Amino acid sequence: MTNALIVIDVQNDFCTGGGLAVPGGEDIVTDINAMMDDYDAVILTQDWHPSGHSSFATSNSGAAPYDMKEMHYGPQVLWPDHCIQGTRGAEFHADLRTDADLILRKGFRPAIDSYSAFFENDQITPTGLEGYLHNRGITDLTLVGLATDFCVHFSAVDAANLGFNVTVWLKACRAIDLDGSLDAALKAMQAADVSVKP
Ligand code: VGL
Ligand code: ZN
Repeated sequence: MTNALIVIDVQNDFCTGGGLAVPGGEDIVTDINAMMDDYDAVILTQDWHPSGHSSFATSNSGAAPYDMKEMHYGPQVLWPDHCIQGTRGAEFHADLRTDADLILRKGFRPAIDSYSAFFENDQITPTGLEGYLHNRGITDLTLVGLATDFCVHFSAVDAANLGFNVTVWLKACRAIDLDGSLDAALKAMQAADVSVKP
C-alpha cells in the first residue's frame, strides 16, 4: 500500500477576505501541515483560472454570483471571480506547507471549469493526475482541503470510481454549502464508497 495526501485548493481566495471565501477556510491549515509527514506522497491542487473565465458571473452578462448556467458540458454555478492566475488570491495560504511532491493546477481552460483534480467538469477531459498516481504505485488517497462540497467532493468521487481507496477527512475540510450542496456531497461520497471520517 502506498498512500498520498491530496490537499485541495488551500488558496487565499478560499480563505477569509478572499474572492470566494469559504467559512473557516484558514482554520484547517495547521492540521493539514501536521498530516503531511504521515504520507508517502503529498500533492497540492491549485485552482488556476485565466481572467474572464467562463465560470465567473462577471463573464456572463446579466448574471449574478451563484446563478446557474447551462454550459455545453452541463449545469455550472457562476462564481465570484477567484483564483486568477498570478494573483495573490490564487496563491496558497501563506502558512500552508508547500514542500509537496506535485502541485497540480486545474481550471485553466477558459471554456470549462474543473472541480475535480482528475477530470474537468465535462467528466472526460483528464488532468493527468490518475496517470501520475498510477506511475508512482499509489493506491490509497486521503483528501482534505476546500471546498468539501465542490472540489473535494468531485475529486473524491472520481478517485473512488477510478479504483483508488479514498478517505475524506472532514476535520481538515470546510464547505461552501450552497442550497444543500454539503448534504448532497456527503451522500454522493458515501454512495461512491469514499470513507468519510469526521
Ligand atoms: C472551488 C468553486 C469554484 C473549490 C473552485 O475549490 O471547491 N469551488 N472553484
Ligand atoms: Zn474555481
